Amino acid sequence: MNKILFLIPFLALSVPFAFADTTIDVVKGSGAPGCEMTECYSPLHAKTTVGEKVIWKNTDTAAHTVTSGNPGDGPDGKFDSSLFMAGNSFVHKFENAGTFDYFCMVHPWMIGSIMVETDGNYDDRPKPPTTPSKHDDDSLKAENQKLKEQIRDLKLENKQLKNRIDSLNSEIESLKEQIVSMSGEFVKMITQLNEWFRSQLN
Ligand SMILES: [Cu+2]
Repeated sequence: MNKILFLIPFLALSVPFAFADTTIDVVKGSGAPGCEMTECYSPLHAKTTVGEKVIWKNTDTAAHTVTSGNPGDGPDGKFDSSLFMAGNSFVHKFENAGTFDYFCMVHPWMIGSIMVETDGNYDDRPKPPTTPSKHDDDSLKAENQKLKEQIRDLKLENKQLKNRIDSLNSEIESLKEQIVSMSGEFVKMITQLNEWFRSQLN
């Protein structure tokens, strides 16, 4: 019994650690400009401790990225979710303390930062690179690339069609002019013939 009473404070202390993961929402509507007036990632400036997970939940209807760096300089390679869809999450565990800026590669007005504090007990020495299962990321990237190429092709086709329409329009214009001038000449010819017949009759 004494032992159990003795354990209670430790159990109470351990509770906050069990729920220490930080959740950040990718806010609804952030796919259109405007969220930058308040926050596109909520909270805009999150805090965590080395070794703990940070979870970004895409609560929007559009796909977004959580990419370390800033829109001006681009990705700095520290972490990158690549595109993740509505309702999906991106989880990253920070191994080093520091403040990390991040942004969305699709919507450059979307920025956020996370402050990672040191934990004396956590071993934050550099770890050998792991090879996470990047399969989904890779297939999404490939799909993204394919869509980009399709859009580029469609744009090109659109441009070619516009050019074709323009040249057809100018052809029609010149045909109209020809018809006008031809009919003018035809009238002239008839008039001349008429005059000739009259002169023959007289
Ligand atoms: Cu976005």
